[in-house]
Amino acid sequence: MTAGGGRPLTIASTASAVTAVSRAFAAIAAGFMAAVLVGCSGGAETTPTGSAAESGPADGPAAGSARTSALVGRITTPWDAAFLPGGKALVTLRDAARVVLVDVDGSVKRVPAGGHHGRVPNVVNGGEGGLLGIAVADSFERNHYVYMYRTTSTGNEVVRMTLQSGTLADPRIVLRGIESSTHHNGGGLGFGPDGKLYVSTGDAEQRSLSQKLGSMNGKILRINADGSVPDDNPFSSSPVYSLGHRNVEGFGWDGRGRVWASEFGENTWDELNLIRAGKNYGWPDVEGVGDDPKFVNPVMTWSTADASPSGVAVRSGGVYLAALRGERLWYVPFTGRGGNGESSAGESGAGESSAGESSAGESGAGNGESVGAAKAYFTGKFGRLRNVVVAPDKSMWLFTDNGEASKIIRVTNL
Ligand SMILES: [Ca+2]
Repeated sequence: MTAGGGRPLTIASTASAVTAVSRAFAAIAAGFMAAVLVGCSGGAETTPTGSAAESGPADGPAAGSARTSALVGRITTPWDAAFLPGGKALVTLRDAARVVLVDVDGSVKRVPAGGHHGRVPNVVNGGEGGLLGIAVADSFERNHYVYMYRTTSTGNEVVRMTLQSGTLADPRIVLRGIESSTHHNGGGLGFGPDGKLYVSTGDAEQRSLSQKLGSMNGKILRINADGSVPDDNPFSSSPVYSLGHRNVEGFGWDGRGRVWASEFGENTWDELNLIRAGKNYGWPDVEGVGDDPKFVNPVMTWSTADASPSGVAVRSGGVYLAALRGERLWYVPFTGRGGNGESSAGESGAGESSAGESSAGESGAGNGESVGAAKAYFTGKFGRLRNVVVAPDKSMWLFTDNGEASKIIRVTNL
């Protein structure tokens, strides 16, 4: 995830016009993407296409001004990004177990990492495992540390490497003992505004683990950058920050320092959750909204066909979720006393959630959060969406998840 989840972005939201933007965009996107594809050469694992081609809505200012371009026109299973000082991004390739450096002009350069043929060492890819989350801290300029979440032959773990002269070296395991499986490996990684490293995991297809405090699976974990447990964690001497998760692949912070996380549902309900220290989010007892007071209900739910969310980005206006099966970018706007830090009120918003008739998502009652109706962008236009990240220039990068034909799409003015 982007460095400085701790530096809240303050982009003006243009959410009011998004539905029209989405429709207008749809009308021209197909032709545009076809043109980009013609310019791609196959074969290479990553082939930059540059960012010359751009596309915008045709029906004027009333429809907003969202624009998209294929920053990288062909790349295989990009999973996460961490932006470096200067604006380039380290991007993980899940299946190839590689890190590449993506420039704002779309050029892609391999970052050798010491393993076989320059891969990150000890990664075992397969299914949903492989090289997943990546994060750098604000201290990067001083220590050049890069943190990654990888699946190995003995489980999932967080490894720290040092980036120097364009090469990753000196792997040190920061956190180990997260069980792995073909599915439900979690993989989200990011530094919070509190300087702590947050790690999201899955239940590794052993659903009972999610309710066990002694297991790191089915959790959001919070650790110090050296892997030790912070003194102010909710459970003494435990990295567990929240529990009862099925498979959290993405999360982010709002301007008030609150954590928002996606939850990849089983057969029925995907979730957007507001994560609070020490709370239990219900899995496997509850999927979606339940009525047991010992579990925290989601702020928003979707049918798994409409969402199946992975990456999450938070801006001042609301939360974005990249949907795999739903093949769209979901946006859940903050309303009223939203997440941009403009208000001190936080607990009095109960009952204000408004899903709205036009929303495909459903707002969960009882969490006391004010969010508006969920809105969808780019439905079906780019295929499966793996991740959404906010770049330092305030554009958003979408990672598609279409095997060897995946792309990185740059979105501006959304
Ligand atoms: Ca839940």
